[in-house]
Amino acid sequence: MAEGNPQAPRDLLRFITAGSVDDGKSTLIGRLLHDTNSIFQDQLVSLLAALNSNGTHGIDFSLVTDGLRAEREQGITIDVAYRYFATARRKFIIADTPGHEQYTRNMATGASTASLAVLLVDAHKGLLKQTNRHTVIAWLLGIRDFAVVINKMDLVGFREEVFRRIERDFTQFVSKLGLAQLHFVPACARDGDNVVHRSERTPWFQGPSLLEHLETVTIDANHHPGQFRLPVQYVIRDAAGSRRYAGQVASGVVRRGDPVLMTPSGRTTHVASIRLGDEEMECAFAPQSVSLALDEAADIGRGDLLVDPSAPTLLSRRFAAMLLWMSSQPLVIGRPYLIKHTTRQVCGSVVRLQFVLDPTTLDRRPASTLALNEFGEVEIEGHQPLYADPYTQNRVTGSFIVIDPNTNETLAAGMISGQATSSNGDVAPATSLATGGLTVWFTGLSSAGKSSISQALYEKLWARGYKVESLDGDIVRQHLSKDLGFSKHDRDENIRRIGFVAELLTRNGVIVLVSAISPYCAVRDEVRKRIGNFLEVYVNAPLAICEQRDVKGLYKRARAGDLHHFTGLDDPYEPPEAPDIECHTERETLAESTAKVLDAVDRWLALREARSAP
Ligand code: ADX
Repeated sequence: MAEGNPQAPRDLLRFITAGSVDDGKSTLIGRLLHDTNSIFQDQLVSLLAALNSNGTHGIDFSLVTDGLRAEREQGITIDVAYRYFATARRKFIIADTPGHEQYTRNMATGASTASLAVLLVDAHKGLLKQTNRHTVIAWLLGIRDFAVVINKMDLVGFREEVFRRIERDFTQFVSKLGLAQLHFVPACARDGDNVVHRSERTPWFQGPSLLEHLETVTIDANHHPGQFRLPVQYVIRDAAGSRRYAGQVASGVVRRGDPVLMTPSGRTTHVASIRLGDEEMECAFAPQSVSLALDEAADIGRGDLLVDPSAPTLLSRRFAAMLLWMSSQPLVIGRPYLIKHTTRQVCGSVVRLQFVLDPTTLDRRPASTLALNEFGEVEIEGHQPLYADPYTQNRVTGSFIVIDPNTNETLAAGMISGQATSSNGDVAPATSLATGGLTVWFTGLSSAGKSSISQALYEKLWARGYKVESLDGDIVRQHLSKDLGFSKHDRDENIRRIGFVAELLTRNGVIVLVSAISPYCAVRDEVRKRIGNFLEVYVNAPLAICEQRDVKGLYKRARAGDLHHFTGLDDPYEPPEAPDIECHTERETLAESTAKVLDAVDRWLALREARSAP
């Protein structure tokens, strides 16, 4: 396996089954499993072994249950049963979900990783609303291959015209959605007709049985392996101290020496090495979990994305998306939500609901909210940009979930259609503080934890509906302070510029979160006096700890003599004498430090309110 084989997953077909108990779904699945059972046990073992040798540690069930995994982490119970079977020609994973309308989200979860849907239709009853509904859900989740099993043919005397009529009706319905690959099978699952073996009771049917079709259908005809994308899950350091970026390849293939583009910097570098576990690889492909080393020391971390530079992702704060609402708490336009996209989370809201889609008729109706199990086309605006692809091109970088920032409940699953077309929406304004905002200034050494606490605080304040903005030293230095270095003069100038912007925003009712080393007392005090509404947070961690963390690998470079005037090493840091809040990040958790600052902000706001009350 060391060479890697991008084609490997192709002998595995994941499919979803849709249809109700009455349609004979369990019987059909039972038949498939039973009639192929002779080889089932052995093959199951080898299937798991194959998955294992694909680079996962132990048996990685995420390969069969990933999809909307994040959503499950958020505590929703998803009722999907995954079953495995294999024949000599192919291995199969069936995602079996309850068919009732209420279970839309189960089906969506199952469909999110499937490449084909087996739809059951009762020959006696013909196409039902529910069949349409299932088809549309599967379609929205990216499935373009449908095997339609027209079951209980015995009840209609195996008559060809019944089969043809349903075939015609279904083909017509799907044509309204777009191009799809359709295969129809007349069956009697109970007796096994055309499930595994061809039936003599349908002499007019020349096509393959369901299993033959599943064994030979071209997998993922519409899901080409795609362009390389790897959302960084975490940064690790190897024995030699160099940094590696670990994560699961979402799509495509990457080879040693390939150029990769890094978000958010937009810079391109090359892949220096690829590791799968401890093994050096020539290439990696989806869905392997690997770690990459890059030629250039890069300032990237969890939530950033490595992509093929010849096919960059869309980059926008505003996206059009199809949402499947999964909560009994309805959508509120403009309310602060968290958008979890790949390994990244940004604050955002739904700014517009274009229409609600009726999955049985494909009618679109205007609406002001989305209720449980409804599908709606929306525009989402994030506080930071998303690096995304349309869902039809990439199921991983094209999907996201919406989370309630107060309860942590998963509210919706989203499929990105593209960049939003309209430029302004009906955005409900976030609350700005009438009597002026507040600057919360985080000072401390590099890697002390300023940005992490600031980001966590941002989400909390955002969830409460405040206008909040962040000014981060690293980012400011790419724009506003691009011309500045790290001499005392330049650092003071940098702090004055940040202070200037923070002052304007504070005056306009925004809560501004500044994170900058800001090593010198005098200029910090100067800025504090100018802004007035100010809380100073000293993010205090011993130098040794910061150096050990070395989030960006800069201490190492400074020690090696590549960087000079590095704060804490050969440049001074003057700790604040009387900070409003002090976070000891070597012994507090991120949540504890964040809570501490949030508490101080709350007290400050309450005090101000009390003072300004008549
Ligand atoms: S400040 O001193 O002017 O407040 P600021 O917070 O904006 O610094 O930028 C510090 C960031 O620049 C660090 O987090 C680090 O990523 C990078 N950096 C590069 N060179 C240095 C250096 N010599 N000292 C400190 N940080 C540096």
